[in-house]
Parts: sequence; structure tokens; C-alpha cells
Amino acid sequence: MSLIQWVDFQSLGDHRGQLVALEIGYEQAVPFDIKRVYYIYHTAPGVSRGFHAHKKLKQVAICISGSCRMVLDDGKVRESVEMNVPTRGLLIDSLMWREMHDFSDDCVLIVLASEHYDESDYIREYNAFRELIKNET
Ligand code: T46
Repeated sequence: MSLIQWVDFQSLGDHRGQLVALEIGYEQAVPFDIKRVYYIYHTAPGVSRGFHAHKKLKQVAICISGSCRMVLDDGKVRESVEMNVPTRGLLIDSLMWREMHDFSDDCVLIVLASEHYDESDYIREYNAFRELIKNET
């Protein structure tokens, strides 16, 4: 199965433009309770971000402006996907290495997170991630 799983949001657009509502609770598209929202913008030219996995955290990332490329790696398979559709969120499961590359100047990436910020949930060494995955399976 592909590591790339999308969550689609309905656009409530009309002749004035587009609008997407991220509803919490009833009929919400995101497959977890959202405890935190953050966004990444004005990424400096040529910079890549991420390079970590999370033990518990699940996230949905939506590129609401511009574009970037997300790499997901579960320790066995590595996949790369272009993020440039404001109505599609990329599900990033726990124990998934992620990297973000090729940010356009106008890229805004909004991220919905299942947990509050917790630095101890991060695995920032790729070898440590591989070891953890090996012990989990
Ligand atoms: C992820 C990718 C997609 C906070 O204090 N609170 C927060 O909620 C977040 C997300 C970050 N921070 C602090 C921690 C660092 O001092 O902000 C600084 C930058 O965070 P970081 O270097 O982890 O940023 P990215 O872009 O490498 O990764 C972020 C998320 O941290 C991560 O969970 O999956 O975006």
C-alpha cells in the first residue's frame, strides 16, 4: 500500500473564490481529534525541513498556497509527493520519517496535529528511527 494517503476537503467555492472549512467533530474529514494547528511559511530559498519522525503524533498537512514536496519514509519504502492542492491534506501517520523540500516562495503549509507539541515525541536521527521500526515489527 502506498504511504501517500490523502484526506479530501470540500471546497465551498462560488464566483467570489474558494473556501474550505475544517470542521471539528461532526462529519470531520480528519481521522483524529485535532489538538494543535501550526503553519509553515516564508521558507528561505533552498531550505529543506523536517528530517524526523514522531512516536505518537499523527498529522494532516495541507498546502494552502504555492507548493512543496513531501517525502515520507516508513523505514522500508520511501515516497515523494508534490503538495500543491489546497483541498487535499496528506495524512502523516506516527512512526513515519518526513522531509519537506522544494518550497516555492509563496508556500504555506498548514498542519493539523493529533497532539500538543512535545519534543520528546520526536525521533530526529534516521538510524534511531530505523532501529525503532525494526523493534516494532
Ligand atoms: C512536522 C513537520 C511537518 C513549537 O514550539 N511548537 C510546535 O507546535 C512546532 C511544530 C514547533 N515548535 C518549535 C520547535 C522548533 O524550535 O518550532 C521550531 C521549528 O520546529 P521544527 O524544526 O520541528 O520544524 P519542521 O518544519 O522541521 O517540522 C515541523 C513539525 O515540528 C513536525 O512535527 O511533522 O513540521
